Amino acid sequence: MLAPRDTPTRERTSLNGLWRFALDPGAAGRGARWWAGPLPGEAEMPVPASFNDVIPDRAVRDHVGDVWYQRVVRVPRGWDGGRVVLRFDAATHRATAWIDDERVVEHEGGYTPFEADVTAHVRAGEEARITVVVNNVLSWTSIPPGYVQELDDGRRVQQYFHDFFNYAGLHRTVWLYATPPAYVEDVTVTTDLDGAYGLVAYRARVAGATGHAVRVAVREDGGGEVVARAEGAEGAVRIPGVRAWRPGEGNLYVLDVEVVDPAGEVVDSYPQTFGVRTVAIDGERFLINGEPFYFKGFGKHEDAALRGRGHDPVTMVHDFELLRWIGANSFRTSHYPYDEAVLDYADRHGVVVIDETAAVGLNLNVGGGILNQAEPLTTYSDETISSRTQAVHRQAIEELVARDKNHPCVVVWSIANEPDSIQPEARAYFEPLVAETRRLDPTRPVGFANFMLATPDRDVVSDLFDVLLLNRYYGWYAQTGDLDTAEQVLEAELREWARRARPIVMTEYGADTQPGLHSVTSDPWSEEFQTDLLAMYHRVFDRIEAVAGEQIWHFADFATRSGVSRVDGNKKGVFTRDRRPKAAAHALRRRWRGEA
Ligand code: GCB
Repeated sequence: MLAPRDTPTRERTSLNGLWRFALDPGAAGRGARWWAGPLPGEAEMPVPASFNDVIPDRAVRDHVGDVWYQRVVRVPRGWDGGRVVLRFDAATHRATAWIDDERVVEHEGGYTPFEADVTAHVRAGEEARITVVVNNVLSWTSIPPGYVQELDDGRRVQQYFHDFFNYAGLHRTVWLYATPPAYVEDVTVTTDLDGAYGLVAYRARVAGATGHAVRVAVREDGGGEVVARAEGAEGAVRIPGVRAWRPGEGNLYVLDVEVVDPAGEVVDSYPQTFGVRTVAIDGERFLINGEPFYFKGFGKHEDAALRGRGHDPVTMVHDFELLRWIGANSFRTSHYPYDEAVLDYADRHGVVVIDETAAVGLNLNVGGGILNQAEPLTTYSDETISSRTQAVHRQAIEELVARDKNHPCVVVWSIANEPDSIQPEARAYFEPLVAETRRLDPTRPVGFANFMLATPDRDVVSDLFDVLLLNRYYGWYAQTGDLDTAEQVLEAELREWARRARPIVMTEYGADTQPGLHSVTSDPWSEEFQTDLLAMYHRVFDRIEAVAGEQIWHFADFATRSGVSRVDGNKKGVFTRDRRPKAAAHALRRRWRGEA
């Protein structure tokens, strides 16, 4: 799905800013047609942001159900005769939108974009009222899953199986944009390297046109000379003396796609950014452009004070600068697709990304003390994770690939985090999803982040995948505080995985750490313990060839729901929530920058 762009034939306007806002605890709005007039109440809400922490009220923070957003916008005068589109970069977890009294779009899934052609519902130069109802309920047919518990006093409590706060709302930019009636609908670019040449295969889909031609030109990003041209909606070009995209070097090109009408006039143009690079797996080596790549970085979250999961360029750029400071070269978009601006930035700066769906918590056996699980449940059953969940999961994968397929930074699709991969039913659940991911994108390896109990002797799905992404907490959730035993257990397990002859990326390992807590005996929760635990893992990784990367859990402390093992959130950050370094950050910086 193409991102909105300003081009000679297109214009976009961001609808970010303050919107009217109404919580709907009684679920009255849909029946009372709240879209048909001004929303009740006086509240306003910034977009983008999670609504939860903006209003200091527990009823808002823990609200379960619908919230409403509304604003009036004047459609630019110059858009007469154009095709007008209303687009949401994300609405968590589902939304329905109206223009004035007309329902224009509905979407399931909280982290991928959706849009509606609203040409028939607006007039250039006139006002239009946009109303959106966003629903934050997690169910057995949502990704991520959850269920709502009805308490005796009538209150509803959202239960879920993942370890981060269920932030919701309009988390990303809302756009109104215009294209010509005949327009570029989609572009796919795949690349290869042949000596000094870059090989670029492209496919453009044009809509609203008959008898129109397509032509493309490739130039270096930033307005360089045209380096290749081709005719036709599908084709291939060669770039001589190509500057390949590589880790640390975000060399980008632009494929300018033009739609030309029968009279020879260019009616639409769309600049699709891409990088020329290859990704491959060779036994236990992970190759980018044919060279072994070792992942150094973190699992992250989109998480900050007040904003929750709302996209914020200040936090984004600062986080990338901290990655640079510490010497990281990569991160995983745990546990959902991030704002596309994050991938654009990673593309430009040569940061490598493992791109993950929001399929987190498909594991009802983790629960226990960590997640406050109310009752024991079986993961795969008709009442819990079923073929209906799988259909929504498949849709989430399709939307992720559709949005991110042209980003050179993305080198692995992670289609789930810590699902139950021990029960035999896991195989029937995952096999078609892996096949679908490969069908959608044959160019990137597919993985999933494997849960600690799914050791090589118990896991039933890892052979379906190209790369082993492992999350392990030896020394923390198991052998707590005993790093000597933890080291033995970790090494024994990794040596077992290494027999599978696939690259292993440790996508989570870490320890909750209270900043400022010190201990001469390196006790759990102290800054010394976090540093020592990470150093222990690194000793083991350095002894095992098949380990192709290390991504610590977590980049920064983040919000979770309350629980007896969560003191104001998850504290496994190497940085605090306000991005100050814990002692481990300095140790990592030495390792990753080779200064140790
Ligand atoms: C995990 C999960 C992650 C949690 C982490 C923890 O295995 O993948 O979402 O936050 O453990 O800190 O417990």
